[in-house]
Amino acid sequence: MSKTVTRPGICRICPAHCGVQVTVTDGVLTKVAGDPQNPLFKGYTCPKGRALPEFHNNPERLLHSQQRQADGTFAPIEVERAMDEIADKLRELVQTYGPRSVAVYVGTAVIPYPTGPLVANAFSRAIGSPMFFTSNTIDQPGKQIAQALHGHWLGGDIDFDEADSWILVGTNPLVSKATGIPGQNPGQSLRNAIKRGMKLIVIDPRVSQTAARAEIHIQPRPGEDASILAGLINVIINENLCDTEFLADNVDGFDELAAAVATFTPEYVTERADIPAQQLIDAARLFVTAGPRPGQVHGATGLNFATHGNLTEYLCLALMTIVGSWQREGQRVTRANALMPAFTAKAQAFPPYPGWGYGEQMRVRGLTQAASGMPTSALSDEILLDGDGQVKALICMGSNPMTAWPDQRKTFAAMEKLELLVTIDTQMSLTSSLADYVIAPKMQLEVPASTQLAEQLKYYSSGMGLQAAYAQYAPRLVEPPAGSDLTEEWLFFRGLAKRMNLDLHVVNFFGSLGGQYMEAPPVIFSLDPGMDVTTEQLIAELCANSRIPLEDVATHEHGFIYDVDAVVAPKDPDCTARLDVGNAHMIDELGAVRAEDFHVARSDPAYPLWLIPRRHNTLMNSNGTRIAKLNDGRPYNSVFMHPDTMAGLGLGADAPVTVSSAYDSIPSVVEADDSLRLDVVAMHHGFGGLPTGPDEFLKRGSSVGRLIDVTADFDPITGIPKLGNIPVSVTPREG
Ligand SMILES: Nc1nc2c(c(=O)[nH]1)N[C@H]1C(S)=C(S)[C@@H](COP(=O)(O)OP(=O)(O)OC[C@H]3O[C@@H](n4cnc5c(=O)[nH]c(N)nc54)[C@H](O)[C@@H]3O)O[C@H]1N2
Ligand SMILES: Nc1nc2c(c(=O)[nH]1)N[C@H]1C(S)=C(S)[C@@H](COP(=O)(O)OP(=O)(O)OC[C@H]3O[C@@H](n4cnc5c(=O)[nH]c(N)nc54)[C@H](O)[C@@H]3O)O[C@H]1N2
Ligand code: SF4
Ligand SMILES: [Mo]
Repeated sequence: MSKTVTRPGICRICPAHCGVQVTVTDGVLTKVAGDPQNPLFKGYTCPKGRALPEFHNNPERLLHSQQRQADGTFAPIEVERAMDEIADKLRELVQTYGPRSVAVYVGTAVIPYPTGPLVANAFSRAIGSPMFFTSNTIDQPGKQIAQALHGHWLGGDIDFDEADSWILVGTNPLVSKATGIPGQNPGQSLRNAIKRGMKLIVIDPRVSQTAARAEIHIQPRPGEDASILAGLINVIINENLCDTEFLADNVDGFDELAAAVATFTPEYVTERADIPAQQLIDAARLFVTAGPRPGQVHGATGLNFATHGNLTEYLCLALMTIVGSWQREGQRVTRANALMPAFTAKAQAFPPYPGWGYGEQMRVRGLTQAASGMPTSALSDEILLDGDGQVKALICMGSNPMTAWPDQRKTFAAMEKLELLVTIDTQMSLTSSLADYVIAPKMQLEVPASTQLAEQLKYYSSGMGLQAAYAQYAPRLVEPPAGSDLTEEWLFFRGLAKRMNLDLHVVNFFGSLGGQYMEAPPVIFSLDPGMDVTTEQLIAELCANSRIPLEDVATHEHGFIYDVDAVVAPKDPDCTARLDVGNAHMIDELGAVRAEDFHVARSDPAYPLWLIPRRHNTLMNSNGTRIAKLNDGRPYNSVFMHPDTMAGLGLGADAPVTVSSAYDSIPSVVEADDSLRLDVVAMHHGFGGLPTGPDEFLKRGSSVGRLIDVTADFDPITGIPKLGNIPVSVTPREG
């Protein structure tokens, strides 16, 4: 007789960390559905989470680690043996070339396994390598730079459910569930907020799912967010809508900011961004006057990909600060912790600190370690550039450089040049197909988990993380497939450390991964090579200073929202810290934006369209692109285009086209999308094959990264190149 068990669990495909019901029949994961008994999610899930059985049971899933053979094919290898060989090779490389020759790159598929990056980071430190990279610096690195230069407000964020207005810039949280509004059932949260009267303002070149619900949707040409935000600030200052008391008590740099935005008049900004003249003024007024509690201003990838990401993120913070949009003395403590340490929220600033220039120097483009982490866009060059310090070995964990890194051809050359490429991946990803070893890990419902990472994300950026003091713990819910030989991400690095006789000091803090501020000191857990530790124990150790003991959390198997009856404390009498809205570097950059001749940028007839990014509702970056239930029958990435633009170019639906930037070209097909501006096209990333392969774009799509030159238009602090706002042409494809 078959046996079916249904238990609560946590989907961790994305940072929302939805509480779900997990059904296992005869040892096989058969169903993942919303958990109506979960107090935060109340039964909510998205199609990706519901497809966890397809991910777990994917016939393409690797059940054994793989080793590349001399003829380029792969053969299974026992994971312990793979660790022996990899540890030997790393030891040799470190001895010959020094620790800097070994790099680690952590991607988004570690979200379910936060122990992985923490232990990998400890491993990098233990061998003495500074070359620890994450996808953050090709994502939203402007956030950490901006927060460093602006400082943090220790009273906390305004609750989305209490704000009278809210601004979103280049983020579509209804799909991405990531940044801007709480990612836990964002559609419902937004519906409730709008119902109670909150005024949403969205800045996006596309009528995104989120923009469609906005009171005011500013639909500008891409890349003009810094000008638009400067324009909003200018209107607010001119109309005396600032919170002068908050500014006097807590903020430096107001005069510098006011002077710098003065020339961003509504006339100038609206012409430059190509938006209706009155719209900017209306949006500025609405944000401040919608009610007594103006809310927050958040951006995400749209803004960070379009150049001037640090500045634009900084202006988002400045806009909140000039109107005093933070929790104040006597107001309730929002976002109290549960699995992170208790803290006292105070109505005061944590002062600005340097955002970059510390730690490791890259050998290319003058880049350094920064608050956002090491510049991933420069890693290919570090691998390709001969000489002292050259990277010879790369370990990729839950990441896929060949579909994610800008400049795919350069990435390919770099992967080929490495002496050792290891991926830890559940399938033969495009990058894995080039690896020397592919380490096969357990999948998320086969390992225990907590919601600590989702909570911790607030330290990585305001606008992310959990809105409530909510926590859940889930044990292992399904056994790995019979006959498999699988490890876990952290156990792989631990296995290497044991073989290399290294002590690991695991620091439970995003500082090493991007994000620099936490109220309480982080947990540091030391692991010497002789210790035996299970994943359950490691998770418990990382919760050692949590406000709510992990054992308590574990007793509420459907998750629990903990009471918080604290209010924001007054400023310490001796506190002299102030936020800064007039950082000199940012003000200079704003001046440089103002000095740009935007007419020139608009008028290159060779590349008349702008290519922007967008997220796919049922895929997570490259994850799921080959799963039929998730890819909508399209295992490729179309180029979305307004029907009028298609007509103008003589292109019909599904017409094969070439998308060209000044740097390179890729094949695609056209898909009609009337949510776009006429001069903008959009593509999903995460698709495509090797640059050497045939153009099988209808089978696996195209690499958008191939259109991007990492040495042009890159941010001098974080290194992020233009991943969006790319001038392109779209022309019919012959044959
Ligand atoms: N052109 C362009 N480029 C972009 C972007 C864009 O929008 N446009 N977006 C950028 C952004 S924001 C990001 S974050 C990066 C993403 O960059 P990456 O994180 O490097 O890319 P992903 O596609 O998320 O790679 C995830 C990999 O993990 C594997 N995987 C899936 N599940 C598991 C698991 O359970 N365990 C392990 N170990 N592996 C697993 C998948 O098979 C896949 O190979 O790309 C960036 N690059
Ligand atoms: N379903 C799903 N969820 C995901 C992911 C996924 O692949 N699928 N990926 C995850 C990852 S790694 C990340 S980083 C987050 C990203 O989360 P988001 O940043 O919210 O990503 P998008 O949903 O693409 O929203 C970006 C928006 O920016 C707009 N945009 C493009 N260019 C510009 C510009 O120049 N200015 C302005 N103002 N807007 C612009 C686009 O039209 C788009 O609507 O999502 C995460 N969640
Ligand atoms: S929103 Fe994210 S965490 Fe929730 S079910 Fe979807 S993929 Fe999973
Ligand atoms: Mo991302």
